[in-house]
Amino acid sequence: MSTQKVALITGITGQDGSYLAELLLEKGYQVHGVKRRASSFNTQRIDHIYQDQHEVHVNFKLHYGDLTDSTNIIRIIQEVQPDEIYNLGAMSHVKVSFDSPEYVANVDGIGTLRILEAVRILGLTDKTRVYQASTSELYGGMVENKNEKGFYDENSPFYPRSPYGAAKIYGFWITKNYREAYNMFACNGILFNHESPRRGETFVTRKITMATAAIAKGKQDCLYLGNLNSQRDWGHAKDYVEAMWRILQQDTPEDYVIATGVTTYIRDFVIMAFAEIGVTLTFEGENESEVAKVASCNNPLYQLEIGKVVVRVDPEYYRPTEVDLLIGDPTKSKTKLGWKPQYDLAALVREMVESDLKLY
Ligand code: NDP
Ligand code: GDR
Repeated sequence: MSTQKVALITGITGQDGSYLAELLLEKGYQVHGVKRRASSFNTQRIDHIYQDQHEVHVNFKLHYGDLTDSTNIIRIIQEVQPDEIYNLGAMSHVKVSFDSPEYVANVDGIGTLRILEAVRILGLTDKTRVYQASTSELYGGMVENKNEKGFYDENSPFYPRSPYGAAKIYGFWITKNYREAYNMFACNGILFNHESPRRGETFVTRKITMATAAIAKGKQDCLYLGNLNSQRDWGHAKDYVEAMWRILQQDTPEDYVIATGVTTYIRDFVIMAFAEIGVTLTFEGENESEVAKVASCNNPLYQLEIGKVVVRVDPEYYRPTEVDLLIGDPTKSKTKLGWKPQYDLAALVREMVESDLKLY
């Protein structure tokens, strides 16, 4: 009998799915992924690891599917018989979740139930371990709910502030419930924001690094952003998928916060990104009238005019309810999982800007 481990990843075409698939292949797993049918190609992030299905030893296989389709999920899990399932599939954009709240509840909330229930119905509760992609959005940035050290940890109360957060809180609790009710090895990773050159283009970090590159190369005039006053605990997706894997390798199933413990204003991320192209910015005005102007430019390659406005606020990007501050306490994951991030924010910003400069 083969000892090769088999993993199934929902959301394999996303940022985290692509890094996790790479990691598991490196570790010798057979990796299966669920991808949605789309009218144009949606596999750009995983094309480099795709294997010709006609080869003899194929370790990477994609299955068409959708988290809203129970029978499809049951069939795939039955076919794959996975040792580990990583449920990363989700409508993951917080602002967009206000536009399609019911869909988000279905995919991000009930979709998690569909995975767990499929494992139970198929009699795989002793074999299959399940990782659920929970999120720091569960905390909602409520200042009074931070621990005595000033962080959110595994014991901090939840207070979601978006349809996305509300759907994910169902995913969190149903995962915990299946663990307790059916003795399943089902765990939540409560991951704080993590980014990379593969981050979706409408999340704030990638939007900033892409615009920085485009403005440097004269392809874009100005970057329009929403709330510059929120703070996020940003790490690198590569580090965070390693934590997901470690969570499923433990002796007992538990929930873990994965974070760096450092928080940064959106405004400061903008400053760091422009610094990568040799531009210093000054911010003037407040809230909706705030702009960022070029204060100096010491890169001979990018001749940006001093005083040019490169960032403006557009209230269109504000959210009906905002999460003002996120900062996570990674003590448990450091001690129990032995997990430690390899990237700091400066290295992350550099990698993202460098990668986006190559795009133009
Ligand atoms: P992405 O948005 O990059 O990827 C989401 C993935 O889910 C894509 O593969 C997408 O497919 C897929 N998907 C969307 N809807 C469905 C559906 N109905 N059925 C099946 N698959 C679907 O997200 P990330 O990689 O950044 O995040 C991975 C997971 O971690 C998500 O659950 C997210 O909510 C959660 N998370 C992310 C954090 C972060 O900072 N990145 C932090 C905490 C949690 P397609 O490519 O076709 O759109
Ligand atoms: P977030 O990430 O909502 O934290 O969710 P996002 O990058 O979208 O926003 C972070 C903060 O930046 C502010 N912001 C803007 N955001 C976007 N997208 N676009 C803008 O133009 C803009 N201007 C300012 C936002 O208001 C917010 O305060 C991410 C997702 O990956 C979730 O799936 C995940 O669960 C959480 O991180 C942890």
